Amino acid sequence: MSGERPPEREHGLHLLLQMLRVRRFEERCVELYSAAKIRGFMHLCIGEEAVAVGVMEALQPEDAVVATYREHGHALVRGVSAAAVMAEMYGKLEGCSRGRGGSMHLFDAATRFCGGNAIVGGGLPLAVGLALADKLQGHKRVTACFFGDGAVAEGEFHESMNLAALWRLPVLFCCENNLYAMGTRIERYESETNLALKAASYEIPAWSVDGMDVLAVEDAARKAAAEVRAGGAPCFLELRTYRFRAHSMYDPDLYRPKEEIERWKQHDPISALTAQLREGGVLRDGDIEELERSVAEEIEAAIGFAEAGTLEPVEDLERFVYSEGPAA
Ligand SMILES: Cc1ncc(C[n+]2csc(CCOP(=O)(O)OP(=O)(O)O)c2C)c(N)n1
Ligand SMILES: [Mg+2]
Repeated sequence: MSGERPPEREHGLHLLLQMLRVRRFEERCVELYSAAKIRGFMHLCIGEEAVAVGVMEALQPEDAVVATYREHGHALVRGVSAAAVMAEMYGKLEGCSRGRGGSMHLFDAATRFCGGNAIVGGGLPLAVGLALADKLQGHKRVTACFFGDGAVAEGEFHESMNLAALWRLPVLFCCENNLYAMGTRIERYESETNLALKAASYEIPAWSVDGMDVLAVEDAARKAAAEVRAGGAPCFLELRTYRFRAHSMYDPDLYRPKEEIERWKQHDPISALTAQLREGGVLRDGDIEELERSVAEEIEAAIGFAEAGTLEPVEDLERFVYSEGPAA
């Protein structure tokens, strides 16, 4: 673990709560998917929770977040309500994208959660554009852009790195390196597997971080975000992590050795932080039960909200093909 000392009790419990919210939310989504309440593609970030939770600690409300299709956790931690996310998973009008986006396209203007994105690498130029707008308008804001290791093989990655560095745009690039792009392991599609070096070659300050350690992620993200905000130039974090589940609900996951998955599970970010808080004497009897109780309550209420939601009437099918003006 990163810290020689455990975090303050309040902060430690807050980080644990956030990771538990994401983990339990997605576990319930699996059940709801099996019951055909949720349909379509669904990608889980179980195992990777420390990445979204740690990075989000470094952001301010005015900052923007751009994410991938594996973004339920990012949306929840950013502050999109569990109810709005769950209703979106159900395809209901009350969802954060009016039920039109589903699992891969969560969006919420109020929290500047500028979207999940089904296109690998598709969020990178969007983030660069948001940061360019901020720079031109003189805002001291950061755009955090999450993307997978697979995106590094896309042309958009290189174009985005180049322009962000050249124009000194305030983007915090957060590469979630979970070693696989669908069923292909990184060594089979990248000539250079140290992804921080790729960013460094564009003169972007870059660090590789243990993405299973929420305190290490938070620490690195705070430093990088401060640098981005102060300098109006990009930084890059390569967050080394691992998904415990298959790529998506349709993936039989036959390409990863079982021992490899088990080895990574020994570094479960939730168990690791729990152990650290316990060893540091920060955790009290009943704390975990209390966190679990509040998380379960939040998720059950979200499911109730989604169940009670409405499906968009078919007459509205053509709405929003063209803009109806600025959102209220
Ligand atoms: C441009 C594009 N090419 C291919 C795909 C199909 N595809 C979906 S996910 C994926 C793997 C991406 O892996 P990575 O970026 O490492 O993210 P992870 O799923 O590991 O979080 C691919 C190739 C796509 N969605 N978009
Ligand atoms: Mg990956």
